Amino acid sequence: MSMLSGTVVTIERFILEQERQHPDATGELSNLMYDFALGAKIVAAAIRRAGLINVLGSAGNTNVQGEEQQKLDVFANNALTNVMGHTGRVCVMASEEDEELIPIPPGWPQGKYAVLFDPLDGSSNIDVNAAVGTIFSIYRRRSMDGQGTLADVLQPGSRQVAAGYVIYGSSVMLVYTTGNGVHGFTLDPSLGEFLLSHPNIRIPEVGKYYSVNESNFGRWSKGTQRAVRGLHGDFPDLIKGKNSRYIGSLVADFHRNLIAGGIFMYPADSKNPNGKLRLAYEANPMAMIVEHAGGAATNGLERILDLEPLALHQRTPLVIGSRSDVEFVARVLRDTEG
Ligand code: P6P
Repeated sequence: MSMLSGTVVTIERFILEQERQHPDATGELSNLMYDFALGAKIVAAAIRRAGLINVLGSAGNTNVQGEEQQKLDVFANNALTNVMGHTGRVCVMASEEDEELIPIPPGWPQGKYAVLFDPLDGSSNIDVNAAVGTIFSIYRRRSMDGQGTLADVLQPGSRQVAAGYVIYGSSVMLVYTTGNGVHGFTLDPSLGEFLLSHPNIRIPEVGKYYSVNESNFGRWSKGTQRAVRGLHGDFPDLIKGKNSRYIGSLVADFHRNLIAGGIFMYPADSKNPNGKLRLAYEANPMAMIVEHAGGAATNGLERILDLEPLALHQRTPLVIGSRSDVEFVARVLRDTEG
């Protein structure tokens, strides 16, 4: 008796089935998705062990964001860099943890994809065992050959060929899109396989939750304050109030809202005039996912996927989730701030 019944679909089988629907597919992107799934399993195993082998605590140095780097950040960054760099399918990588581009190791072929990732988002939650995540974004290279360049990673989000995240929570899930629906896979640790658990995820048009760090309220613009008060339920003739849920981990807050319906906001404020989150490897991949699940993502007013990136680690305000809620925020901002 096979360990897997006929109805159980592994991520490998699912990716192959998706590839067969595109006769012109070369299989390279499919293979890259497997490679990423392997990277996710390696990180997941380390996170599961973290409490036992005292990996917790800071690595004693800081990353390009000036944030204290947790040991698992370093481990996750190295694991993904090593896996994705040795596939022959990637010409360049970029990571939240590295100021500069990450070249493909000498002697390894440079492929046709550029891969960007946030190896361990929400890492401040590691020590309190709250959900953290990995986010990735994949583009087709623009440069002709050899080592990839900044032009290969500084592309508008609308040109992504794939985007996804892994959430290391009560279970480990990988959610991704290649533009043909959004699909979720849950890791079965006894098999070491990601199994299809959430095919064709659709985000509800109107959300149950809103997620924002209210401690920044006093630093927001009047328009943002008014929009959030609407989400509180202060303007019932405009929008029904929602429940507040905020974990402080983008992947976890986003995932809950994707499945149950909701809106996540990290607005600009007087301390962070461009918001806190990064366009290239946080906002863009999440925006591709949410749009292919029927939702929306803006910087408050403009579509995230249309923004032209100017710098690798540039920040952007982010309003993302159920389409009706994102549109409500944009209306309030336009009415209040013109
Ligand atoms: P704050 C985690 O550090 C992170 O980058 C995102 O995962 C999360 O959404 C955000 O910052 C939380 O920021 O300022 O609310 O703690």
